[in-house]
Amino acid sequence: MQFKLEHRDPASKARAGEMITDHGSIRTPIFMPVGTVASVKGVHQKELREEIDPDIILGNTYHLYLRPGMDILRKAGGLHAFMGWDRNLLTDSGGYQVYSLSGNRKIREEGVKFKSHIDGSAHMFTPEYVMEIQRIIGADIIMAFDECTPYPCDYQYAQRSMHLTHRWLDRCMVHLETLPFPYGYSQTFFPIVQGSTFKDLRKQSAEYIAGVGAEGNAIGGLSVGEPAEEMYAMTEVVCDILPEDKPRYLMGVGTPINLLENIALGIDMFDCVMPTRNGRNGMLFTAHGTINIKNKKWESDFSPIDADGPTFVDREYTKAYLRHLFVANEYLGKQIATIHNLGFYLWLVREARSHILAGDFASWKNRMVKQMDNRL
Ligand code: PRF
Repeated sequence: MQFKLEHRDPASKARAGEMITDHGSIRTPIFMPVGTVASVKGVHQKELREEIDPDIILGNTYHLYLRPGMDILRKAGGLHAFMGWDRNLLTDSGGYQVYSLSGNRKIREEGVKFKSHIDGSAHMFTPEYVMEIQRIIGADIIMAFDECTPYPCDYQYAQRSMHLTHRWLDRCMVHLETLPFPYGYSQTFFPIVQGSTFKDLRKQSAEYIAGVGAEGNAIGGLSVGEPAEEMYAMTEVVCDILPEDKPRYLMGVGTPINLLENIALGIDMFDCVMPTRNGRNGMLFTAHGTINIKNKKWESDFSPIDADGPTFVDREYTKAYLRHLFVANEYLGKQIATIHNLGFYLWLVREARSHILAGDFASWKNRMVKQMDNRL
């Protein structure tokens, strides 16, 4: 993978860049729609490509390993071929997904034992095994196996967990060396900074991660319930240490405001279920604030969903119609809301990128943050 840093914002730490992999270009800052089980829920690949137009989407090792499973993915020729997506893919390692299983997993030095959420069967993820699985899934960017600490978390636990994540990282990297690329294109490996909400641990972890010299770096363990100000403080500490000339990925973040604030601190990549999951619950994100489309207030509002929005659903459907679909519990309501939200998130990062390139990102960001902090 290549990464070119194209421009730095003069009034913040925001950057615009471009990553180039064997599946094409990823212009940064970027938001990656989440397609956990080889599907961005409710959105066809054609709509995704033509309307939402992300350079990269995300899949989850944990889910894909359980279903459809490794045999099917190998026979299909990897996830790109299986799901009909010829642009970039990133897979998360399962470090966060098994952590979310709280009652159903045991963390040991060797790895994590867990029970499937599908049929209760017992499994074990080790750093080595997770690298093998991610080779077979075949994403362009693959992630280290880490432990995401909960919030709040005591210092002792956070410190021990961070060291475990570092030892697991070493094992991931040693094992990856022995694993060929199965499908003729290459894969890029990103390690993950942990350290909970402790500045000294975050610093230590960022130094360790920077020291392994990977082609890109990620920050985990944030947006797990801590106040936004604490998240920004950690992002700032870590971005000051991670190398300038490598992309930085903040995992599982966040609201539109979180995206802009973290871009201003030097983050290049994001993923989050918020636009898709909240969309399915009737929450719409717009440049002027959030809308709960189920609210009675929209019952006879025949204005477009988002007159300035980038996708066809924004202009072709009215708020009253979308509200009706939600009240009637129609599939189409969830689909329209998901396309709207993803379209808006991708529009937001494209706008951020063009303001960074134009040199006026910081003032645009401050205006947008104020504007988006409304309930309509
Ligand atoms: N680790 C991994 N994936 C993640 C996280 C993490 O800490 C987070 C935390 N917000 C989201 N996704 N591997």
